[in-house]
Amino acid sequence: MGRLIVISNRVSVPSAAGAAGAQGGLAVALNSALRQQGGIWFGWSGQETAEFTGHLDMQRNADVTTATIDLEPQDVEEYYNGYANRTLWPLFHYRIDLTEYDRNFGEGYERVNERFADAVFPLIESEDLVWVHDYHLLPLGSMLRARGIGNRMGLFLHTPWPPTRLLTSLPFHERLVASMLEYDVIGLQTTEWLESFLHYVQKEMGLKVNLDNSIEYNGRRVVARAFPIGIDYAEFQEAACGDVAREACQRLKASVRGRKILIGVDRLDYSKGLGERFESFSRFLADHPEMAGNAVLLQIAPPSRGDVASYQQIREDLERKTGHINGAHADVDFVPIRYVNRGYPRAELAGFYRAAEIGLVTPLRDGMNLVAKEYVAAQDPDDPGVLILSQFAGSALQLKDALLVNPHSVEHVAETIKRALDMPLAERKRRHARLLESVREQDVLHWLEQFVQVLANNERDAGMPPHDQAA
Ligand code: ADQ
Repeated sequence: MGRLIVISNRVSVPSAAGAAGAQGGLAVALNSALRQQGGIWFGWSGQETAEFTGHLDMQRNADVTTATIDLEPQDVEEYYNGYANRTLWPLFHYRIDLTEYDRNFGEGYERVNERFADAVFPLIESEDLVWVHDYHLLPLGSMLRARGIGNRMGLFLHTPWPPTRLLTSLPFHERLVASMLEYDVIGLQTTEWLESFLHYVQKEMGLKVNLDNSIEYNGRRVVARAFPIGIDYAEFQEAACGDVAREACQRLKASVRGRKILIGVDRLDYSKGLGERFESFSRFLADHPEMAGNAVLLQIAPPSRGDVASYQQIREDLERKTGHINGAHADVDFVPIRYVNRGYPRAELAGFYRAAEIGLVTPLRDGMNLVAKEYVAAQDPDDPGVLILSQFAGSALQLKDALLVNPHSVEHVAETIKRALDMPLAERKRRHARLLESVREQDVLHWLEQFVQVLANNERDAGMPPHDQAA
């Protein structure tokens, strides 16, 4: 099998101390795949430069080679803050009310994808497998094809895929999707998003979809498939059982003095349903006065995408809401919502999850949601907490033994909180055992192997010509 060329908007450079440091599961998994198979991780450095030069900063850390470029401020504004995060992100999360269509964003997006293509092109050798990640880089594959790259190329989309009727509100939607069909493999998180994608190519583009869900396009066969991403189970388990996690768990438990803990951990993003979650908790406190004073919601929400107005807005809204709810329910020695805007090392986070009787994961729309899986992995199997999970998270299709809720229904979530707190130990253990099995078996390494196997064309249909010989 050839080397792996991983391309994503940002690159997570492994620390000299080892890959497992403060990185997320995806970065850890991609780093370990790159170490095993050899290859390069290419993307934006996160730095700005006055004038784009295309200069590649090549580094080798912990046996992984990374190559990064700097972008101009205008690129960052139009491509990253603009088309990626003000157009595609809200649209792909069904928020056309927040979706902005600006011609400059579209031009910036194409320009930066061309810049990525120019910069990564010389790094790609003939046998390499090219794996592109996420909505920032949808047309990159077609731009590499235009430069003569005949290699196997795959795309994995970490977000949902929107229904056709929403997607058609995007100017030039067909051009964008057609550019995606230059990849050999298109991976989505769940069968739901896969169905939406296939619906679009059939209804809007009139393409033929085969029984195995591959798409016939310009004499080629494009494989579209669901690959649900998982967590690095082994790494997370180890972190959850270590001293740092134990201390974090004890510290949190001691601070609530016997009260029940509900935990939420999310990037501060409108897709995560934080406002609705706070309202639901408030409703629960109002409906169960006997519990008022006995349950605490710890919401950890590090700010993200702070340059985008809708993110500034959600931050303000949540601060107001927290103040309002705490004002109504707090006592001299008790505050019901602890709202914390910072990140924590993964081991500490694991300890917080373990301390909580309820994991409250209620996004309004989410490609997968790894927090739900981390919460399950961090529990004590002999006395596990209960996962309350939105039916609109991709992970709900796998984690069927969670208590599934409609996050828009404040009443439903409030009732479910009560049900979770009352759940007998035997039922908690039974549900947790099944959830744990799914989280353990479908971990990030499984996801990675599945994708790379299809990308490497170990399943190629003998009847179709390889891409570089196709018309
Ligand atoms: P995100 O929208 O970022 O990811 P999620 O899957 O929940 O959502 O992953 C968030 C990660 O960040 C988790 O590993 C979590 O532990 C970590 N995290 C969050 N808050 C933190 C904090 N305060 N301190 C430390 N770590 C924190 C996108 C898609 C998801 C998809 C993933 C992976 O939106 O749907 O599951 O990519 O494909």
